Amino acid sequence: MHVQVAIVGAGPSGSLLAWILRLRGIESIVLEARSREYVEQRIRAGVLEQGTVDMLIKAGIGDRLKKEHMYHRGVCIGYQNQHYMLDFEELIGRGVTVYGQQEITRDLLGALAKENHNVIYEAPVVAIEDIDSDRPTVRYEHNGQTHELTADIIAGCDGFHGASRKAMPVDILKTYESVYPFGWLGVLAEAPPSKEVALFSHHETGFALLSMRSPTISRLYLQCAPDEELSEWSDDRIWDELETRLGAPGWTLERGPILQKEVTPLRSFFSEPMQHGRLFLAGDAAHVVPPTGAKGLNSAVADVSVLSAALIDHFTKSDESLLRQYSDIALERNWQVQRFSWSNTAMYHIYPDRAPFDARMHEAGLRYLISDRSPQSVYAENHTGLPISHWPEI
Ligand code: FAS
Ligand code: PHB
Repeated sequence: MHVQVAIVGAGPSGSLLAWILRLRGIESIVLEARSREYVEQRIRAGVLEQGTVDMLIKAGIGDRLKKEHMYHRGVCIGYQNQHYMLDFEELIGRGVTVYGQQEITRDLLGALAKENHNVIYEAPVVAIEDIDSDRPTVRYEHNGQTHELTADIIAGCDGFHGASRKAMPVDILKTYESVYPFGWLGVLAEAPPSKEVALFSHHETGFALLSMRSPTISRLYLQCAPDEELSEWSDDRIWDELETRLGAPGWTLERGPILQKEVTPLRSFFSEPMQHGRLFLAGDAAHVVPPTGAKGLNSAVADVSVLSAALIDHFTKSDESLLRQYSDIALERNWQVQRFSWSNTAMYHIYPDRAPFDARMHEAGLRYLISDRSPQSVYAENHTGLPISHWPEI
């Protein structure tokens, strides 16, 4: 079998890329290791940059988002048991949108299914070869058999643990990594959010974040050890610790049944280049950021915007210029996103073995942010999303 584009992974990167290419009649196959149900129920990101919202609406996938999203005009910062509002709308004229990643995935996979798009689930890719040739090969397993196909282009959208990055030549690929000495204990709770925007709180016992998915569902996080034992965290203990870290005089935290809890280790990871031969990486396959800046999903969409624009030029105009620049363009924006996520992580969290001087430096940065419009405007520009340089003609 031969296709124009073989897409590895049906998360946000892969499913959005397949959908955009389909809108321009470019044929692709999506190979996904897990079942559709598994992919659709994964609870992950929740905050969307304006660019992500614009992309989904432009691609015709934004109807439910427009109806069900929540709009946040800024964020709140908790420090020394006080809450400080950063009003992005007032600072730079735009805010952020809250709409769960699992909803986006449902919308995209549902749209692809409705068009009978060729998405093969429970089909893990086990090898990607000949990426320097004009007919690279993808080998995958499905129903107990190994299958093979060739493609003009392979899009590696299979996340941090996927097979695509491993197919890049080892003498060309450079990787950068910082593994943080903490993780996030994330909970999804049937409790009305106790703030009208997300609350990022720096506290001496550790960072905490209050976010949400709807007017009745809260999404909350506690800084914890990277290998935290979840069984030691009863619902009451989670709510008590959240109340301690998020609290401020006169403010109460609404509690309710906890529907899901999980521990996520935090890392900053980057690999470059994001292309070689006929293989192009997008999203977590190329880069992972700590969720402190709400950037992972949004960076994946920004990569796909440039890559899909480049592939449309390639297949419909035989114009290779943008495709040749894809990695350089995507890298530049992603390094800025890495920096914002890394600096937020350093500012908000308590590092177990941090030098006292460094701790005071990061705390001084937090005090500067809550007291001055200049750093608040820079924070707002980054949090609401840096510009996306290239958009697909759809
Ligand atoms: P994904 O990892 O989402 O998708 C990759 C897909 O490829 C998966 O479906 C996987 O099953 C499949 N796959 C893997 N190997 C394969 C193979 N060999 N063959 C075929 N398929 C394969 N980002 C935020 O912005 N805010 C957050 O709050 C946030 N929270 C997160 C919490 C957790 C626990 C995790 C893990 C990530 C979180 N992220 C968050 C980041 C997350 O949203 C990612 O940035 C986003 O899912 C990236 O999308 P993709 O690049 O599509 O990768
Ligand atoms: C979330 O709503 O899950 C969320 C919000 C902001 C972040 C990270 C996660 O920085």
